[in-house]
Amino acid sequence: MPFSDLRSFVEELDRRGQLRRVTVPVDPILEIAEIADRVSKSQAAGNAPPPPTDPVHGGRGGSALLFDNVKGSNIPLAINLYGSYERMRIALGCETFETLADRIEALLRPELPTTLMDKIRKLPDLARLAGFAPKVVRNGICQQVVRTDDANLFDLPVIQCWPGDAGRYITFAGIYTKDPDSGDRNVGMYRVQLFEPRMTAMHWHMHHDGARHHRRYAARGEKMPLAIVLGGNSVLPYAATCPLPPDVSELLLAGFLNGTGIELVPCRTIPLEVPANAEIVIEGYVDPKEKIREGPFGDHTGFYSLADDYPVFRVTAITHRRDPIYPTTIVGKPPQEDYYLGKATERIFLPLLRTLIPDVIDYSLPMFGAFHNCVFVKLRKEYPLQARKVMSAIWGAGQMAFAKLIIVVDEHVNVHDEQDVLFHVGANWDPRRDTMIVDGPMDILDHAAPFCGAGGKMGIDATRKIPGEGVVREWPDEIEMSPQIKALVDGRWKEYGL
Ligand SMILES: Cc1cc2nc3c(=O)[nH]c(=O)nc-3n(C[C@H](O)[C@H](O)[C@H](O)COP(=O)(O)O)c2cc1C
Ligand SMILES: [Mn+2]
Repeated sequence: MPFSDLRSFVEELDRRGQLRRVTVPVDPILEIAEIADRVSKSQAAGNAPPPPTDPVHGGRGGSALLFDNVKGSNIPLAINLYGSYERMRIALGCETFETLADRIEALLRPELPTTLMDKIRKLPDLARLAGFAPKVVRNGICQQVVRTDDANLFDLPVIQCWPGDAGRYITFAGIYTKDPDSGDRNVGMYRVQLFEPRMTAMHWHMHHDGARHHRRYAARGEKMPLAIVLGGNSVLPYAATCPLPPDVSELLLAGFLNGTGIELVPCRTIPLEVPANAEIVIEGYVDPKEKIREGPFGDHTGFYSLADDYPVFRVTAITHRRDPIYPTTIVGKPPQEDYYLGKATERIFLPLLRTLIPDVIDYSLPMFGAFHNCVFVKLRKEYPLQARKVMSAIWGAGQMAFAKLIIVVDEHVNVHDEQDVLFHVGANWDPRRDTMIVDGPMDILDHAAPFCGAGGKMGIDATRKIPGEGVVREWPDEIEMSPQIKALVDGRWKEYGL
């Protein structure tokens, strides 16, 4: 089972030898980031083997870290809690990501009950589905301490990640907002730059739901209530990063992953509800008329994202549990903690992607691609130019639309092995015949795109070519030893004394 709050998740990591404590004083300015970067790129704690879907990079992630003594704050700081395959699985309470994918698949393709008995048997499933919705309760540990007039963001151990960053950033929070028209809730993970004890920027990309809600408040000329939530149920940070379609509730997904609905409490100074079990909640408003120059910030692209104007958030209260832990993360050149959040999504979303594009057997977002730069796709080719159909479909599928480079390979290629994919590109690709170049929306962090948020994309068809795909000469077979000989050599391997 996933954990109901950050404290119990941290304790479980400790029990499993997945947590290291740092007790000497450390500086939140750059020092913690450098420690976390080194640890997250080192050998993973414990001896869980890397999953078969990541034979190349799976062994990294180090340990989760708990800093008891951060200079300038009396709140301990946790980082890299989700930064390995094993810790991601512990947080989501699953054996493998595939088991979650299977649960989602079952939701998507329910067997329709035919007889009355079938219907009755299905009732518990439906009840359980209803049970995943968030539940509003009266009290929560997140409000054990309520600070309004004396609330001060600089009491938190907020870190500066990279030397060129404009300042200190909250990096691992869920940003809670509501659509003023429909009342739908959204949770997104957006970075928060501190400017004053009670003022920050709010950095949501224009394609994300927080920005969409903000545009709706602006159209009404109203201030937008917003809560910054740290900690809570162990599934929450993952749900906040999940690329769900607009108006699909992250809290419902969180409830589904959690096994029961997430408990929410009403905020003290704004009309919003937040997870009852959060460590720290920052309440306040965004005035659509007020902007500030935000950034630069060392981003997951491995480059600094440039400064730009973003909305201002003004704090009305900070509430927290007694003795809270402050969770944070850094992003930068991969692999970092966010790589594992992304890999969980890659696996969990495979059935969803396949409902949109049934041709796709499997896919991978390779580490070097930092999420949007590159997607490897495997298909079972049945007709000419099918790879191009798949590329176009991916460029139309939610946040996959940002993919800058798509490489399509045949069924026998391992999309989780970069060497295998690039081997088939080298062998099967004619640059003029097998390349598709198009324009489309881009991740706003892509600094190479000619426009912010818009640019070129390339698809490479590295499948075996068949008639109907341009000029194709006789295509040779790929070398493969016969299964009988492989079995024979397997059986006799010890005998050879090798
Ligand atoms: C560590 C981390 C930091 C992120 N920072 C931002 C950010 O500053 N702004 C943003 O728009 N998205 C950021 N994201 C990505 C969003 O959280 C993610 O795309 C999410 O699906 C957006 O949800 P939404 O569509 O509900 O807004 C970040 C993701 C991670 C893992
Ligand atoms: Mn959303």
